[in-house]
Amino acid sequence: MTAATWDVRRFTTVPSTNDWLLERAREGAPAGVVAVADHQSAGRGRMGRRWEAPPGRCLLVSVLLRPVAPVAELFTCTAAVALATSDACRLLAGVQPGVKWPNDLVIGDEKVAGVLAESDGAAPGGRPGSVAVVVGVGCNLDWQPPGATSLAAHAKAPVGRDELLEAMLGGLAERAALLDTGAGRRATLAELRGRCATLGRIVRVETAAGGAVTGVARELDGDGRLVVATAAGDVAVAAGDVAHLRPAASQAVQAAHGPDG
Ligand code: BT5
Repeated sequence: MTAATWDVRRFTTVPSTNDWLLERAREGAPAGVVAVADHQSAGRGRMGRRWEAPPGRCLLVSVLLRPVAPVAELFTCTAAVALATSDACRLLAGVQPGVKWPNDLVIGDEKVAGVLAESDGAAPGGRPGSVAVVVGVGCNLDWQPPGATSLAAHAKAPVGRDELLEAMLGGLAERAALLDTGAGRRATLAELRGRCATLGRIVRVETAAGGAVTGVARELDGDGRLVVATAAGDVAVAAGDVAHLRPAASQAVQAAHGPDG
């Protein structure tokens, strides 16, 4: 896929760019369709959470990918978009956000962007490239909710939404092509490991099922799961099972007897 193949659709207001693009995907839209909005009236995060941004203050974009890849490796779509967005931030704001597993871009410990990848639910094992993955990114330009950050807080000059979008899509064109081969997906995972701000940290991972795992974030495995070294041994947590990942104190690791839920 080359940069020229992106088909960018622009909206003043849309409920959610991910929702709009998922509908197009279900109608059979090809890879490369992109939705970008000035404002979302129902922007979504993971697990029914909201993505908030006043009009024009945040890059709100979703891209449609159709990688020829096993379902277990579709997490590399999230990685490719997170890495491309991080690169675009470095290019235009002079600051390179790290990737906080599973789906945040952070500067220091503050969130500057969130990534939401969703599939159209097409049966895996169909024709190559038949599964659609819509990957949405919200990246704060010059506004942030409390506790988060924006590019303007770190950049010397204002960062324009369209410049950031262009840089992101330019880098993503190459990265998206990598997703079609095993070697390319392994290279994507290797880069994600190198840029992952979570690895080496003491973390408490709260799962959607209500459990928690506390320990040292040791590795991202081949399925994109975070391997946490707990007092009771290694526990691998899948991105889809994580509600929150927070820093934890070292005493918490000693106190924890491995997964408690
Ligand atoms: C995410 O979810 O971080 C994924 C966000 C994806 C948003 C994009 S925008 C374009 C596309 N269309 C959509 O409808 N969505 C995608 P999650 O990890 O669940 O984080 C959500 C949490 O981030 C919220 O509960 C808030 O605490 C926080 N949050 C909301 N708005 C934020 C903002 N502008 N900046 C930083 N944090 C925010």
